[in-house]
Amino acid sequence: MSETRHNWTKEDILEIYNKPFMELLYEAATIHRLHHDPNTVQVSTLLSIKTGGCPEDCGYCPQAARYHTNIEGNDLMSVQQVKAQALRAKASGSSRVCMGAAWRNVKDGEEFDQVLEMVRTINKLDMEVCCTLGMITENQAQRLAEAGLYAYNHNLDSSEEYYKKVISTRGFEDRLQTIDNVRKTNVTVCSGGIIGMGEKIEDRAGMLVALSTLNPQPESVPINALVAVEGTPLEDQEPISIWDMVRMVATTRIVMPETQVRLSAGRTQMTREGQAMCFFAGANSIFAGDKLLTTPNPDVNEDMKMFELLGLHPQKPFIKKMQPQTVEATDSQYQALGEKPKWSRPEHTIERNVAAKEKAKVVK
Ligand code: SAM
Ligand code: DTB
Ligand code: SF4
Repeated sequence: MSETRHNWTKEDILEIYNKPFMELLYEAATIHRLHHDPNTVQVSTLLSIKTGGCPEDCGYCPQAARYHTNIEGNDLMSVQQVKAQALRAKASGSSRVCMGAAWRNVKDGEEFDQVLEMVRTINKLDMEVCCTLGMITENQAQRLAEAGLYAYNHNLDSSEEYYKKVISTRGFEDRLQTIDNVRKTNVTVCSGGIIGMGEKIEDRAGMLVALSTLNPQPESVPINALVAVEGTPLEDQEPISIWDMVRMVATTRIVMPETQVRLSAGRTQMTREGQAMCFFAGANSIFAGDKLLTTPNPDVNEDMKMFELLGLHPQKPFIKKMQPQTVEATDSQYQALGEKPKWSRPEHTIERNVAAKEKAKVVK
């Protein structure tokens, strides 16, 4: 079995990304087979537990309050609502629930306590629980771990250089800090990014350098194709071609052989043939469910038909890592510290973000 390398350079990665297509595909598929069962795909279900109204300015995101998009915002869901959705997801073959909140960072208090209860509840349903709640401290990560969290999703989204052209309300180093905080616990790390935001191939390679040189590498890496939502600064971005998606998946697989590579946003634009190429190139996870967080996703039944056609099976939970123990709130070893961490706020000017905000003021 090939060794996992942690010293990939941008040049190494560009050389892989730009290989003749068939060679790239063959190499990625070969590495994939050395480390994974090629017929098993892990299925995660997304649940937006708190939608919209986010203070950040992420240029791709329909949930940023400052842009005018057509989404319906919602306060934090109840534990019972989340439980009902998790049971539905389990019945449809999903092994993981990923709960997303449109927050810049987690704040200690009632809402976080409610999220911890959601984590306990889903873990007790024998499903893997993932959260994506924005930036978190080490103490908050420990409290999530105690509740039974399996994974924390926190994407780097692009290269450090291109990140500055998309987001001005936090820095790339904040993302790395949160990943580091999660790493200090037994929660696995899920971190990937978005392609199709107008970045260069060098930026895609730069993002893969940042992810693959983490030691350990993230246990899962979502690869999103931008969903260009009207009202966001990136509304006019042209969709990426399937060839770019396959190249990105294959390169991710080669530089991170053990990780679970997840086909994430953008699958509604992809044909079955396109997705089959991605699975061949090393993708072994999907987000399933009729909705991502706020935008459409393929119908679950269509996905299951695709699995049947391709002879793929959904992965059972806790195959890669044991089910975490749930510690009840009353037995917790960690107190809420009520910290006010200094996450950065660079506030440099991104013209297209400013323009989308100004346009929203007129429309609203
Ligand atoms: N607020 C938290 C954060 O930013 O970390 C968690 C939720 S946020 C919506 C999670 C991820 O969704 C982002 O990091 C980004 O990768 C992805 N995302 C958001 N909008 C997207 C879009 N329009 N197209 C593709 N991916 C998107
Ligand atoms: C990830 O990398 N992609 C998911 C999940 N992690 C949280 C989110 C995709 C969101 C797409 C836009 C939307 O539906 O709002
Ligand atoms: Fe907020 Fe996350 Fe959307 Fe950025 S990506 S605007 S932090 S919900």
